[in-house]
Amino acid sequence: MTKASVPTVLTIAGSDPSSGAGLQADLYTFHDFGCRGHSVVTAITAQTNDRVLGVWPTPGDVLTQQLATAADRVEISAVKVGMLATASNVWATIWFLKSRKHGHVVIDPLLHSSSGLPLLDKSAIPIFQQQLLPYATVITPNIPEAMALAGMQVANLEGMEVAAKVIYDETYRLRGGGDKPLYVVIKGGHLKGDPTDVVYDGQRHEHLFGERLPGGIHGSGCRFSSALAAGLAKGLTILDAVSTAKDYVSGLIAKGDKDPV
Ligand code: PXL
Repeated sequence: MTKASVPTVLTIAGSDPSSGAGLQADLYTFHDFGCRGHSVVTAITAQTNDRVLGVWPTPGDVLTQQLATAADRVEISAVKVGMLATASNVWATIWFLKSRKHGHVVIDPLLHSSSGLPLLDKSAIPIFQQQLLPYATVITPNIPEAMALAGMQVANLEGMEVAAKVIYDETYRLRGGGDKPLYVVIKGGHLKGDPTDVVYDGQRHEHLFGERLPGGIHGSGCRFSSALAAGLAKGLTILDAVSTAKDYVSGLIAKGDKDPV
């Protein structure tokens, strides 16, 4: 196992040829944070910033072979899990996370997409939630995903706190307890007003405040979770990694950066 001179971060994600989201956006983000990026493809998509033309999930055995080789002999400091598309890809990812020790595992629970892209088959959701999430060190739902995972409505900051605790407690229970780190980071951007994120570590809720900026970018969730994974790979604490990721995404939105190059 070679320890790279800069931290290596692996993304398990779909391909977005327009580079706004998906593994391409993740790799740009790792680069922006001075990390080396590795990637495996869970689905090929054809899309622009506002239109999805097609989605072709990678067969589970093909993803398994990519996973077996992507991290060969390289120490992975953090893994980011994005779009998985199918139950067989969820199983392949579980196998990979189980098969070796990884640093941080940031799971972006992409259940639904606003753009119309099917990010995860409905039939895969229970496996995703019950079998994969317990491997996370950080789970980063937005408000609709937090509502789906916690099985409750979330309309304000208090609701975010309750949902974060529900998701944390259930994931902690499913993984059988232990003292490995686990954090739930709920992104507040879907609620009205300035976006506040809630970070829960099993004991305390921290609030991270942001400013509502005009516009938005396709793939901001992908950028956020990859920036968070890169920050953790570089040794930042969870709160520093979240606030750095938040500033990074705000910076892209402020620039009107639809194109990450
Ligand atoms: O932002 C969610 C997302 C993740 N992964 C891929 C995507 C998208 C949204 O379009 O295309 C590949």
